[in-house]
Amino acid sequence: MSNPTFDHLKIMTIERHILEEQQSHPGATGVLTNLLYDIALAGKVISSKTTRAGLAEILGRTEDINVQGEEVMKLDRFADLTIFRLNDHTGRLAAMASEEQAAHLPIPDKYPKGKYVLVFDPLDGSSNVDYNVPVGTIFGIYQRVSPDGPGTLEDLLQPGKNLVASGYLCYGSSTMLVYTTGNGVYGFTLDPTVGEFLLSHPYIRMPSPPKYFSVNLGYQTYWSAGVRHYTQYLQGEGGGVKGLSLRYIGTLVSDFHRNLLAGGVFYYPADTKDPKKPTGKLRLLYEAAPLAFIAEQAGGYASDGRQRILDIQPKSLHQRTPLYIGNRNLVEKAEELIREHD
Ligand code: AFP
Repeated sequence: MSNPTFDHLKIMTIERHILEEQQSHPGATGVLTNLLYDIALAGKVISSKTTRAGLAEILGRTEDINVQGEEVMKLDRFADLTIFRLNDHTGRLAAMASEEQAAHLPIPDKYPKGKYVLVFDPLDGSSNVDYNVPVGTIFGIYQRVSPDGPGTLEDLLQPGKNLVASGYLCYGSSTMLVYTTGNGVYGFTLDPTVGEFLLSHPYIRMPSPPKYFSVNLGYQTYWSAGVRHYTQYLQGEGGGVKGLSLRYIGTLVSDFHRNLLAGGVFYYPADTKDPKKPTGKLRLLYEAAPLAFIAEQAGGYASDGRQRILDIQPKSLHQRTPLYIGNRNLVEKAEELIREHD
């Protein structure tokens, strides 16, 4: 019998939470549940390595540690391999695609194939690692569309609206895992003393009024008139919103996470800086779509400035897209100003 005096002692681990979620889906087989556990485990492994990033390099230089003469692996490569190896043999996946790899990653022949496919950005913001700035991992899970056998490119090139789950890990002052299976957004904080993710942020909703806008203002000269008008709007020029505070980390996961909890908008618009990247820097499959699913589940919205991110059908694995993501009214305002001025 529950005793209200001890209610504060109820601890919800991520395993228990995922399992309870599974019970609310009568047809669930447990495969997705286990797949989410596997990703949480990968997150713990990557987290333990990121917190030792500088040390690993120093220790890796000493003969004692590196007797085999192995090179110290770069953190993004390590994260990529960790996720792949923890998921290649489980029989839950048909294929994977990683932001770090040019082609898609079929499950090796010797292992059974499953009904899901996994897309991931193993270490988002990796260029920040050397400066001790937070980094993250982003993932999305789809049901395969091909009937059986090795997973195909078609299984991976699905619009975000088909996602069955998505989430991210944030390796910051603490490690957090935030995920959705379409039933709201839940955040867990890793307790390093027991090695468990514990529910710390139940049913996250983007707060309103929003506090922040996040964009790389250094690229202003490369923006269209619509994007410039939008930025002025966010700064409170000409009425509209009360000027928002600017916060920009340069790691999408961390910028998004802060805005998810505090309210705000992150955008990485199309620009003319690099003619090879006319639609901006961010990837639709590994970054924009998984976070868009979370944003919508938290009451927000994500757009490429003209249409809903979750409706975009990817044509290639590494397709880039402009991204506006955050509180719904702020993202819709971007669409309005881009329509009007561009
Ligand atoms: P890296 O993984 O190469 O560091 O790129 C991270 C990222 O794709 C995304 O996390 C940031 O929001 C964005 O780049 C920052 O890019 P800018 O340095 O061009 O602002």
